[in-house]
Amino acid sequence: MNTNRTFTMIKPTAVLNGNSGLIIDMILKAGFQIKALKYTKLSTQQAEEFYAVHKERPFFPDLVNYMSSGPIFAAILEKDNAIETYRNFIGATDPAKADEGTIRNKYGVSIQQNAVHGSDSDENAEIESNFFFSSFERF
Ligand code: FUP
Repeated sequence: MNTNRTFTMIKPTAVLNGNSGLIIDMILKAGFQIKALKYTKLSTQQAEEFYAVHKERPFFPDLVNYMSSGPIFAAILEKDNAIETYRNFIGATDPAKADEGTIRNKYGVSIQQNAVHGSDSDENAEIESNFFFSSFERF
C-alpha cells in the first residue's frame, strides 16, 4: 500500500513557542498538500491511546504527560512517497542529530519535544489519521 499520504502533529512546545505558522509554511513550501488540519488538545487518555505502541518503554508516561500538556496541530499531508519524504524532511528523532535545515533541527528542543511527529508507515499514517479525523474532515 502506498497512499502518498502521511500524518503529522506539531507538538505542544513548538505551538507554545509560536512556531506553528513557520512549520506549516515549511511543509507547504516543500510541496506537501494539506488534506486535513486541526488545532486541538489531547487528553491523557487520548495521548496514551495514540502512543500505545510505546507503552512498555520507560519514556511512555513522560511522553503522554507532555503530549497532553498543551494544544497541538494535527494534519494529513499528501506528496509522492509521503512517508519517507516527510521523515527525511523533519529529520532524526533527536533534534541534536537531525540534519541542518530539517524541522526538528530548527525547532526541536529535545528528543521528547522534537517539534513534530511523522508517521513511520502507510498503515500507521492511516490509523493515526483516523484517530484525529472523521471521514468528512478529510478529503
Ligand atoms: P519518531 O518516529 O522519529 O517520532 O521516533 P520514535 O518512534 O522513536 O519515538 C516516538 C516518540 O517518542 C517521539 F515523539 C519521541 C519520543 N521519545 C522520547 O520521548 N524519548 C525517547 O527516548 C525516545 C522517543
